[in-house]
Amino acid sequence: MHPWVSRLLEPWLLRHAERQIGAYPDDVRATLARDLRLVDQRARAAEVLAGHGMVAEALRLQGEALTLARAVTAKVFPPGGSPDPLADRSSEAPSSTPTFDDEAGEGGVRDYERMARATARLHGMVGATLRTPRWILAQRVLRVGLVGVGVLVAAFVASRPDDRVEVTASTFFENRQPWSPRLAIDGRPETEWLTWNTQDGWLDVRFARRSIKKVRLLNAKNVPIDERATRDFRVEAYAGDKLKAAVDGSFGPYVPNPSWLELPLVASRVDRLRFVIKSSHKAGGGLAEIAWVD
Ligand SMILES: [Ca+2]
Repeated sequence: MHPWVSRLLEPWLLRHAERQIGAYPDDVRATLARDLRLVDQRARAAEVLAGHGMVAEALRLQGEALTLARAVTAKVFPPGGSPDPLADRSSEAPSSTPTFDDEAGEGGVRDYERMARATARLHGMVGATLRTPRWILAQRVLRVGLVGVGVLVAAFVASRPDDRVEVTASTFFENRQPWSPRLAIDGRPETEWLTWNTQDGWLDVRFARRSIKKVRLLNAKNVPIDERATRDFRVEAYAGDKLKAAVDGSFGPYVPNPSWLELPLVASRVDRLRFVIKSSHKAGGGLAEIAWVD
């Protein structure tokens, strides 16, 4: 396997960690694990003390944790080797610590934080070399499982149809919501998009790219005033700005109870329909609903 492929898969296959398991006899591994547990216990106790302002005792305990962490690290990473985490002298514990809290000062707080970071770093490095076969197996199952769940979620999201629809129009009556273009796609025959007086106009419906076979239209009726409805129209199907197909049609003379009109409009991979009013009844045109058949 190519090295970069191996590095890429390491977080899931953990082959490097698996090879590390054979690096130490079981008794040595047990001793190191016990020492690391003690490092962790002292570091956590020091954190509690520091959190209560007991800086002197926190320094003493964190110093002990760091000294033990360095001793354990020296067994796993011999000085002068590669890597040599102990080469960083800033990770050493100070030779002396204050006896009382009021002697610690800000320098004591900085020393404590530095040692806490160093202890955590060494603990993490050594801990990573002490994996067990059970840990490797559990982590593989967990990590591969998470990847699987992620792939399933991504596939589910990708497979969901994009049903977002946006609608705009050249104009709508009095620019008021009761006659807005949105009403031509709300699924309710009683609501309508209506144009301004004597104006024709167009209405655009944008959706996720798809192939369509038919367009379905329901004319406006503008009851009880009965002065607006579309008569002749054209429906155009676009892919971006490119006209892919069009159909001309007519609702005929005004009727107060129009029926759905279905027209063939075969177009592949389009993302917009434009309904263009060519002529209208009395004061203006409109549309109650526009829909399409995939
Ligand atoms: Ca409607």
